[in-house]
Amino acid sequence: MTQADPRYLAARDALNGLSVGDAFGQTFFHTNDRAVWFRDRALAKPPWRWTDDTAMALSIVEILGASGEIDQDALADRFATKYREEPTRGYGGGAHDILAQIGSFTPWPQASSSAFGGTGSMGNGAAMRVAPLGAFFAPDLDQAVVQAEASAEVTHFHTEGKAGAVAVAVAAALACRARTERIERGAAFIDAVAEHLPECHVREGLAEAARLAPDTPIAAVAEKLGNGSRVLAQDTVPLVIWVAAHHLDDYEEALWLAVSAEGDMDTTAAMVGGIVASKVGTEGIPAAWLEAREALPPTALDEGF
Ligand code: F2R
Ligand code: MG
Repeated sequence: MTQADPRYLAARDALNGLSVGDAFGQTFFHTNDRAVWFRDRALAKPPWRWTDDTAMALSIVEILGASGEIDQDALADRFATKYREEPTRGYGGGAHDILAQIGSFTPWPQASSSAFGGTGSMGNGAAMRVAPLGAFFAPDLDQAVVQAEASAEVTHFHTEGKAGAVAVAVAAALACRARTERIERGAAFIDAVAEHLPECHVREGLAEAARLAPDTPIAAVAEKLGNGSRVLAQDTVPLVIWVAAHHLDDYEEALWLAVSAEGDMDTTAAMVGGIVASKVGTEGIPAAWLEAREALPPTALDEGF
């Protein structure tokens, strides 16, 4: 794959949006004056350290760069290697166990399906890392769905965990397509995402989200849909899709709104950032924010992300 490949360019933009959102959102966990920072739109001093959201997204991008699709064995290996190299990136409780098991040669289907007493994880971790994949497969929504599910399954065997990933991937794909074709915003965008999901709580949350008016205060949106404070796909993804659906053309506004909902701020901002940057491109991310984000390591896609 060359750097002129449109799939590469789309994935690169989404990865930048995701990683800047992750690092931006993370800064608000380190202040007691969060409400004042939101009111004044105050930014933390750089560097903004990125977390597990970005570490795992990098693995997905590397696999897509190498294979053009999700090779689940290779992805499991990349996740486990990055975890072993840097376990302190703020991984979820179950993720620590699953990734350590895979790193100790437990086959990923066994590690993933046996988590949480055999239900598999329904955490928001499969959704937090998937926006670049959605952008990569933007021309083919069916393929975006299949590949998102494959990427999720390696660590998130539960239907809700996989549905969260499919929702964010489809949203990123639609956002990417909105550069060149007419894509409805607002409730129609949310419905277009939901139609790719099975019957599940994430889909029910999206139905609720589609009923919320565009001017609903963000605290009321969080009250109704959740804000990721339970770290589950179903209490994170509906709010994220609502924010992106109503602010698809303004990265900065979308990100401030996402973090103002409080809750799992690195992850809601990573998801919203990945989706919205798929529409506005890296040039739509404030230059100072890109500069503040801790540098990304080179990937198989690009030495210069
Ligand atoms: N909040 C975190 N990480 C916690 C550690 C932060 C700490 N400060 C540190 O620095 O170490 N953020 C990260 O975790 C989220 C992604 O989580 P992921 O990858 O989905 O992990 P996991 O453990 O599979 O699921 C998260 C939690 O959801 C609950 N849960 C999941 N499946 C469940 C099930 N079947 N039944 C019941 N509960 C389930 C558990 O509480 C899991 O721990 C992101 O926010 C990322 O940034
Ligand atoms: Mg994180």
